[in-house]
Amino acid sequence: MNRSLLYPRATTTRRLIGLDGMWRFSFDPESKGVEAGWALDLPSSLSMPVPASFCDLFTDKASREYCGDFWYETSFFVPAEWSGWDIVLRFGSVTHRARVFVNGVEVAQHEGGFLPFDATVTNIVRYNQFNKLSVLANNELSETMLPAGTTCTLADGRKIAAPYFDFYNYAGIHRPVWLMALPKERVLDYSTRYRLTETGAEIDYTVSTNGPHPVTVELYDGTTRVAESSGTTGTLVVKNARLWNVHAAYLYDLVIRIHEGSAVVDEYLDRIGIRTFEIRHGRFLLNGSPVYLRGFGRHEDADIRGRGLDLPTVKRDFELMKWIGANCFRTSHYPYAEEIYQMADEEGFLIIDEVPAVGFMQSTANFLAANQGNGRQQGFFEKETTPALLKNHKAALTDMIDRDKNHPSVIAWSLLNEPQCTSAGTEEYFKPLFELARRLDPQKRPRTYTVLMTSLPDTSKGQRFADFVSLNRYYGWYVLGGAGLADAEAAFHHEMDGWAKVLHGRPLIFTEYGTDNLSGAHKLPSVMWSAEYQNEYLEMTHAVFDHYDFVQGELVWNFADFQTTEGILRVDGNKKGIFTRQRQPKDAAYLFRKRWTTLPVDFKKRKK
Ligand code: BDP
Repeated sequence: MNRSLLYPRATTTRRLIGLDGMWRFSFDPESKGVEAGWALDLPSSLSMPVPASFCDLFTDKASREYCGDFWYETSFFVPAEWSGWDIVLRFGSVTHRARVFVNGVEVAQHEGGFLPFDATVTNIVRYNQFNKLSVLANNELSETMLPAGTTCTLADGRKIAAPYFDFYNYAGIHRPVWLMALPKERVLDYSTRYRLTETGAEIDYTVSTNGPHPVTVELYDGTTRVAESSGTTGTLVVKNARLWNVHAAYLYDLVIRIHEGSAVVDEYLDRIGIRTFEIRHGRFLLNGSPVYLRGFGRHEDADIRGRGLDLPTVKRDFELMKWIGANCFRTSHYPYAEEIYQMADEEGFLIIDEVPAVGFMQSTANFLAANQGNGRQQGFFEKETTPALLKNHKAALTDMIDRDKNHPSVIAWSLLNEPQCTSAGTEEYFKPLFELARRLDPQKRPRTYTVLMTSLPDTSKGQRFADFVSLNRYYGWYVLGGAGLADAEAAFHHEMDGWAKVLHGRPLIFTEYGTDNLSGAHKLPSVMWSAEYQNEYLEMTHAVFDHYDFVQGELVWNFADFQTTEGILRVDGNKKGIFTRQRQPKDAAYLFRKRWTTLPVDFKKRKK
């Protein structure tokens, strides 16, 4: 097995050609394309950019809302000098499922719209010629996949996606596509673990390859080699190591080589940061020092390109996060493009990495129906479909950890968002997932999941698995909003006093809180949806956070306004952004900037 989720890199032994650009595109509502030979020739003159969601590029509603099979097609040239190498196609993500064909031959199938996959096409490609690449994608939702939802059929026979989650079901080839030439014997994976010592740091590493030849590992600081070792497991000893830190990133170049005599058979390069992260005495410790988390839940979401990777937007987002004083974000509700983690590594941001386990409740309206704790609702983990869901969940978790485990920015794993976790099947579902995350991660990062607002300290059956508790809370918005803000505050305190009793020394953070605000809406005195109300809500909420020593982080919902399914609760999307969808500040951004740039990094470092 040559499974490898390493990020594509060109080195002395590896070649890369980017396949992004305009591809050909067609919807296939009757799923007739395979039989009709579309894998060899797509009968369509429609063009489609890659990477991008197809949805918001169209002007007609049927195309935007299209649900079912759809095709992408391009061609690629394989240089003659690549014969003798392994030729591999690598997709950053296709949402939600894909079948890949080269010259009409099926070479890969993949389910899950937010993680990479590849296809080895060595025996299929024609050298020194153009080859046809076709992708049959599908964006239907079901209760066994991540994220969860269902697919409905309209009276005219058209399918429509019905997400159980609060973000638009964007679809397409969302991340870069690469053609790679790799040596037959090669590095498949590596991992690192850090120890700080009196004189510097030690990096325990493991490398996995698909061949017998010896491996060396070197660490460079710029052009200076600072450590070296050999063998597929070993330790790099780094004297006077410069540590990776929040807003003060420092990266080293790791060079892994496979040698056959004097020849280098394979070379893989990556950038790593030396840092430790752990929880001790109810605090998050980065390199042994407390850090109070502040920042956002976010989405990969922007005008026109939808969820497609857009580097200018990524850049702007990091500039805004620096401006506002954030140091952390959660990749709600799915693993993001790898380029975003690389940027966080470079900029010194902390990431809580979330698997796409969202919508694990009966409907999106469930977060409004305060009926979860009272047993009126059927649980999500006691269904006939639950074993299939768990299998897919484990697969996605495995790929996420494999893909992201070497990023210094990644400090924790979020294994679910707001699952229905008060019913009897919760523990049986949670246990294997939490164990899997612990086993797979060489750095043993803390694990969490976000707790829905109707799951309380005494009714939430999942919380005991979490290394730190993450709450999504909306006192003053979904609960006791408007004139009831004082009552909201009292109810909030009441719940927090309950959490104090079940934390047993674990920190608690807020992974969501916030109000909708229509950009530009002002009202004195305040009403819900106005900027004034958003600020009053935030001041109340932050006062509650500051009252509790065990609250060790605040990630507001959401970084920016984002697109959702249309409906009576959403005004052309969710408006809880602190920035608009066009990445300009709302009034609340200034409130956060003042707070986050003045709170010390180690806010609440000592117990009161
Ligand atoms: C939570 C969800 C999030 C929603 C948010 C909201 O985790 O996806 O967008 O509430 O209602 O339930 O704004």
